[in-house]
Amino acid sequence: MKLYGPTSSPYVRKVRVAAAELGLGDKVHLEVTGVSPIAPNKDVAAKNPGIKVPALELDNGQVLFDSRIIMRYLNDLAGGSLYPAGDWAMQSRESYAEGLIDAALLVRFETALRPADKQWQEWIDGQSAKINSILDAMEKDLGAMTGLDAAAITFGCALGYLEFRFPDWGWRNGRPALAAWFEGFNARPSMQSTPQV
Ligand SMILES: N[C@@H](CCC(=O)N[C@@H](CS)C(=O)NCC(=O)O)C(=O)O
Repeated sequence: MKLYGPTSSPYVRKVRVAAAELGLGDKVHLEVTGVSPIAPNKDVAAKNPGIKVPALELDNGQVLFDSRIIMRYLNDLAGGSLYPAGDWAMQSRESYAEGLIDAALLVRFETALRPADKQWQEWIDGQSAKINSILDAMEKDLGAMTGLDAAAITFGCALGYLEFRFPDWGWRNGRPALAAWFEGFNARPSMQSTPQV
């Protein structure tokens, strides 16, 4: 299977971490592919009409997206336990952690892509408030985290993305449990073998 996307993408990383944790690391080959919302990649457009990555091309040519669908597919393929049946609370945690990634990416686009004279501080502040609110929810919900599931992978990749793009965010301040949790999760071979560069 071919996984399209850059190593810097937190969505791509989620899929790579899931593949590694499911024992599918050798079957999912990363095809490093750059994307930009202002310069649509024609090769990606041929795979995914939304012109976004990750996209996973199966050996029969079928292409799957987005990251959550790909994770579910890999989990089914491996007979894994990333999505325990009926665990809606876990899936809601996965969903809000995904929201952190979404908001962080919007801040990234606003600050790194949009010309400086067009940047909108209220937009940055609004997205930043979402990120901080989600971080608080993560700190509060850690007690419900029982093991390695889709929410844990999404928490780990969301925090990893903050570390990567916003090293001065200070997300550990006032969130000691989350900081300790990330230290443990980030040491997993699946995270160490998927650095964001
Ligand atoms: N919900 C999608 C989001 C994917 C996404 O936004 N990927 C970014 C890369 S980090 C992208 O392809 N951006 C290109 C664009 O917005 O045109 C997923 O989970 O896969």
